[in-house]
Amino acid sequence: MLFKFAIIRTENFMTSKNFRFTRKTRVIAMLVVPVTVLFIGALLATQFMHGAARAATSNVKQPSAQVRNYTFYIRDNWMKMPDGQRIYVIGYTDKPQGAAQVPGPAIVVDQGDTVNVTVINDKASLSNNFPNAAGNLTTAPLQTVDGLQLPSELDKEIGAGPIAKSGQNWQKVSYHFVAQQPGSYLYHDATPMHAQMGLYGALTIKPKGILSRAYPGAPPYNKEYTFVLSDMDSDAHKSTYDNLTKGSAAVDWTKYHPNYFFINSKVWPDTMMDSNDSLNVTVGQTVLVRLINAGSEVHMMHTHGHHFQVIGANGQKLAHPYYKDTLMLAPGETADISLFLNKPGRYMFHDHIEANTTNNGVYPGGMMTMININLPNGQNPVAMPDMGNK
Ligand SMILES: [Cu+2]
Repeated sequence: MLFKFAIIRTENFMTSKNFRFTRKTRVIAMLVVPVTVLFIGALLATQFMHGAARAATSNVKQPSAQVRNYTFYIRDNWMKMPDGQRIYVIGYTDKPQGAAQVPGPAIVVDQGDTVNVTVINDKASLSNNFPNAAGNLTTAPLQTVDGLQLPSELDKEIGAGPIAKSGQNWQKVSYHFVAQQPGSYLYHDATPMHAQMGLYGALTIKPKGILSRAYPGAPPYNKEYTFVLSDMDSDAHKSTYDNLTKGSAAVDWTKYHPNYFFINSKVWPDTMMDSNDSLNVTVGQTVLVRLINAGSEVHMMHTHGHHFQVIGANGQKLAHPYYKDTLMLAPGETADISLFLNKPGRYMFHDHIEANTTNNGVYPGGMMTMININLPNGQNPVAMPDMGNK
């Protein structure tokens, strides 16, 4: 079992404190009104992380388990691509007035922590038109291939949530689990097409009392990166927007044909513009990369110049780590890879499916970034490559 996961409460989200439902209204609402339910991560995670790191270094004692509280809102946004295209997305944010973040805010916690996540879907335009069947959540608020053990009460409690007010579906749902197993996980909306629109993010559980290792006994790292991989069909996303705002025909997702491929929702060359989306190290350092496939397609992550050691997969430490230079991740899979970067220079790191290294059919683009290995003086012996249209 990876987690104990249980809903601690499901609340109606209402504007009037005194507003009450009759039993009949409630039953009708339960039957008629689809519930939008979602699950999320947090911006404060890095602050928690740093706090935990300080505590662990300044104190010989094991850090005690903490309670981590997150609140996420379902919002939409337009993501701008380097070729000028804008892609409509629906995702999570921890700011009530914020736009969707894709991927959603990272949840980074320590093993043993209690995690409370409240998801609020109070935007009428989204909650009316983009509902989620509540019961679906049982399969996948935090998905791993090994599966999350969820109690059956989850269904029932979520099912009690939906309400209708003035034609709007407003909902607030809280989840609770104890982070028991160190590793890298994907959290996402349980409805695949909703996750496709951007309702996903990374969950990291750090081993209790151990710094700079993904698992007890795993190789130590100098730097850690999380790459959330995904793919999108910009036409289908636009059609979803038209469906929500103009009532045009619903998207036929069986025609899904992705034309953008992302690392942390960036495509090449934008992956090179943020130090979180490319590796930047000094020669001799070891890097941990948490690869999380939130997309609908298989991705084949390939490093030039260096083999990497696969040390974990799907939230499990591997008993027998192995070396690869191309690793396949099915949709929903995660992998923890360790790279010892001992040769100065610049090396590509990309999806080895060539079509996935394009932006709307134009190479180079897509799921591609770089490993920059600098000399101790900070210089790199290799010039930066042509950044295409940047
Ligand atoms: Cu290559």
